[in-house]
Amino acid sequence: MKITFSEDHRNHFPQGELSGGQFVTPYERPSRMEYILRELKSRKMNDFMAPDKLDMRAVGKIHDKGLIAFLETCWDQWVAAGYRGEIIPSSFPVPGLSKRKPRNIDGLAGFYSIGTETAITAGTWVAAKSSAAVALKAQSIVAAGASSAFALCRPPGHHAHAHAYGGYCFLNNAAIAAQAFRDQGASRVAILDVDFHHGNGTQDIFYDRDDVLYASLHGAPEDAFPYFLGYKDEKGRGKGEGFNLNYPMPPGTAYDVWGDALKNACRKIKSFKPDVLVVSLGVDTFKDDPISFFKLTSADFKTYGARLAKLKLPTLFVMEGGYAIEAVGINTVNVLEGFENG
Ligand code: SP5
Ligand code: ZN
Repeated sequence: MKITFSEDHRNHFPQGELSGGQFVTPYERPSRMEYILRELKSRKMNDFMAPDKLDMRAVGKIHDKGLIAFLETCWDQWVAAGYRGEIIPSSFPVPGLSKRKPRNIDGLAGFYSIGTETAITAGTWVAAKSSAAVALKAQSIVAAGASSAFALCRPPGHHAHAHAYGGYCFLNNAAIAAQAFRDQGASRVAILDVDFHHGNGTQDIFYDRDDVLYASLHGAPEDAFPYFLGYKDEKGRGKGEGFNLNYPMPPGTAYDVWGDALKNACRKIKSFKPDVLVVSLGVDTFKDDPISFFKLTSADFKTYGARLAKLKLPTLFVMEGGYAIEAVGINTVNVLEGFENG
């Protein structure tokens, strides 16, 4: 399968992530891509393509103008304000506070984000744009008739809402690609999110819609980031009701249970009769992932890749999370290889 990738992801490399009250080296770091690239090449998956320049109209179909303008200008504003560190918001418009947009850049960062773990640096916007461009390039390959393609996106996307960044995500690459399929003639698009974390951004973006099905397998929100979305009873709204499917699972979940949830999600996807499948591919479900609590083995990734092939749908894989650094490549490529052989 064709793989799209851009070295521009390197422009996003914050030095710190606020985690457990300490600054740690971000889990979501550039070297993740090195491990995936090395594993792809060692298994002769060499069909790489560079993205085209990002079509901002495609981004504008998903994201609010205000968020885009914020991401574009926040670093200059932050520096102009005299701040010396990376952009980390400190105040949030939770219910009970006003939703009016502040002028101050520190306030604005809280206005446009869901948390404090995702620092922004000088190069973040360039990297975020390149990641969306990587997704759209792979999308165009599938739209042109390929049975599958892999968008090796970094930074990831599924936590990004129309109006907010966070969870290591800035632009929602999978949502942008799904919308591009719709705009190019697909009637129905299914998004299957197998990242350990619930894709709060993707769910929210398509929550009112019946043309894009969102199904997610993830750590239960009582116990796992993003904490405030991902419950089973969130089924969609209005005509979108029934087109959002959450499979929250508890700490310690292994493939016996996870694979059953996948089987159920695949059955629902099949009866939705989509023209195309977008897989939000995070491999942080791995047993040794440092920030997650599922127990999938490397072999399980191959098994479920083959299971996805059984859907017999044109399939766009979009890279999301996965932080067990040495295993990220093996697990990612196991899914793709399982799919190709399945
Ligand atoms: C795309 C994606 O996988 N985003 C994940 C965002 C998770 N952010 C919250 C991480 C909390 C980390 N703190 C855990 C401390 C472990 N010792
Ligand atoms: Zn994740």
